[in-house]
Amino acid sequence: METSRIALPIGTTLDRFIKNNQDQFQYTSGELSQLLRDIALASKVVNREINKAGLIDIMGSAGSQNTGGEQQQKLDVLANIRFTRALTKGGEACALISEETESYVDLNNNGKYVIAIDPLDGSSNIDVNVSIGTIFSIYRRKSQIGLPITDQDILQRGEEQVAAGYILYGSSTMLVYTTGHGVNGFTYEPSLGEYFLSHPDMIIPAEGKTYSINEGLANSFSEDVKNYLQHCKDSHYTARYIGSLVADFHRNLLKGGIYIYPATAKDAHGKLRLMYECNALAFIAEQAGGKGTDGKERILSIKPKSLHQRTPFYVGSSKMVEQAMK
Ligand code: AHM
Ligand code: MG
Repeated sequence: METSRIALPIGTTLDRFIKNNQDQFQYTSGELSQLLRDIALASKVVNREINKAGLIDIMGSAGSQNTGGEQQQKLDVLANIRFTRALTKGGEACALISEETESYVDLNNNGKYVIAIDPLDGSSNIDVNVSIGTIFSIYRRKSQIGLPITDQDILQRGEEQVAAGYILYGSSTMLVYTTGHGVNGFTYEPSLGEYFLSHPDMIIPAEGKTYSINEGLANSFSEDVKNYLQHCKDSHYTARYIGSLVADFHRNLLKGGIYIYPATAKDAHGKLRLMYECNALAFIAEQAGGKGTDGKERILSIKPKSLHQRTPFYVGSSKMVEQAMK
């Protein structure tokens, strides 16, 4: 049963916020709340490691490749270990889908939730002190508790997410999440080791003046995408591209804008992953009044066929995404 939202003031701790809003959830046994706390705790550990990255030997390549054949960075691997450990210990999750592992990881078979995570997104920015992020999606499992996990549990549509969020390790560290009742942002205070509510009820402006796309790849974009880029220039928009999806998305969420990673001549499905990059951000965008599509279809309606499926991604201010669709 849904209850009315309790407005909490800026400065409320994440723990208290989660507790006070627990009644919003359809299932109020507290496990989803605990899951969010587990993720927040792991993010603090990862944040600590990122912050001392230049001082200890955790920069650079780990000498292995991830599921997409890309070089794994040591911090990618470390972040994956930290989140996996926190979610395993918590016991609320039955399976973990991660960018860093080929197949899903079985956790507690009595857990009610399935997590999809990109433990550290923006790998190319790790070694150069530029913002990076963590992205997560939470689903309720469909199979009976105690029985083996099925494809039905793992390959759920984005619209079935019960919560999603990201952590941005930027000039400050922020955790932004939704449980389908609006979007709230929390800023980390490292000396106290706490996240505090700093951005309540986030709404993305319907229109913005910023477009974010890797224009270096423009020769391999379709004519439609090239035309849209021309429209951006004719409209005197500003180009901003960090190359860390979370950072680009976060800026556009606050200021208005569109992020695009389209299909390219090399890859008809673009680069980004549906299950642990696009679904979470599309859910947050919609909850904040924005939109997320693959150029044709709503991201959240896509039925995944595989764990590491890629999709073109258009996300951000509603009017800008609509215009890009045209
Ligand atoms: P990663 O998961 O290997 O870090 O790749 C995803 C990242 C996104 O954060 C970012 O938006 C995009 O790749 C940048 O790609 P490109 O360098 O092709 O512009
Ligand atoms: Mg990634």
